[in-house]
Amino acid sequence: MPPISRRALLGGAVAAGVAVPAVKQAFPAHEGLAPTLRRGGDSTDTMADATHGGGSEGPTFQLGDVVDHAANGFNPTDILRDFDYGTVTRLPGGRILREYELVAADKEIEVAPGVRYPAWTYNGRVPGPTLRATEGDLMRVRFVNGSEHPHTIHFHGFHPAEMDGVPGIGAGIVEPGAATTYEFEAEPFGLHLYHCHVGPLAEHIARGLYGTFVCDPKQGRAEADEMVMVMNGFNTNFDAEGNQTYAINTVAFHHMNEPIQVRRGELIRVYLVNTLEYDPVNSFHTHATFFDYYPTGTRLEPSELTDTVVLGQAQRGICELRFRYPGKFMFHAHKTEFAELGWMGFFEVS
Ligand SMILES: [Cu+2]
Repeated sequence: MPPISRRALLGGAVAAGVAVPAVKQAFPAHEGLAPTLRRGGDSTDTMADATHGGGSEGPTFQLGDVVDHAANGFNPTDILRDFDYGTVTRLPGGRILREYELVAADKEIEVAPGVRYPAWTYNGRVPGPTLRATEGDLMRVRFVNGSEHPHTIHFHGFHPAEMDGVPGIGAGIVEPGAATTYEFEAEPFGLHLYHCHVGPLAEHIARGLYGTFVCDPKQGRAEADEMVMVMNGFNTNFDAEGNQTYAINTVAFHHMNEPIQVRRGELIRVYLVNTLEYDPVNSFHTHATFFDYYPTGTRLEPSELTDTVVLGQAQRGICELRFRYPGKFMFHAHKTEFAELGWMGFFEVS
């Protein structure tokens, strides 16, 4: 009998008494695309040979071991505080119209030092741009599919059926080379997301087609140092069982090398979104401080003062915190396996 993976066990195959397949092949193999995995900087191996699910087989943190941000075309430190308010005009009657353009493109990116991944991107980055509006604004999002695969954009929020970005309704699937425009009102206020909704859905999301949609309340929120953390990961061996790297905003261990610079006592607002596929939950934990937590950001009163939240896929929430002491403080998934595979970083408080 072949060895049974932890994930297969969790999947219930063993409990149900059925044979566990060696590898669940959810989509065609990507020959030649298996990235090189560097362990401790000395040996190389292909991710395809690595045993999934184990904390010892993924990338290992080494200070100063970084990815090529220029080749990626984005740096997670920039993504953190990058909000796209669109091109703003006023409609007759005074209502604000925000226009955006999102272009899907296939692009290889380095998701951990030495680990390259054939991503599908919105505007050449993963996560896609953080779209931001105020409740009641009209959103007009032109979507151009420059990828070799069919895609859509599905927004979370209120909108008509034909703007839902799913196959078979409205514009439906947007084929390579085609384009469409999604138009809807920004509501409700809160923290939302968008993602491709073409099948196989898990792969279209996991490849990188997702982003954050912040809808501010009309009365605004208190002044703060605001940042977006999209908790994601990459299934670099394409077995659809867990992931081999984990991060916020894509690059494993990034904020170990580039701590997030913040000020002591200043209000910090983290827009936290979980887009992780192939794992049932993700989590966020802060050291040496607690945060007010606003699930989905749709209420102005926090639900909890805590230092740890657990989120399922597409769950998100706003975390408001302040650091009482100067110094370097870790933040990471309190799903320890994820932390060890890249989902950890530092705040540096001055
Ligand atoms: Cu897609």
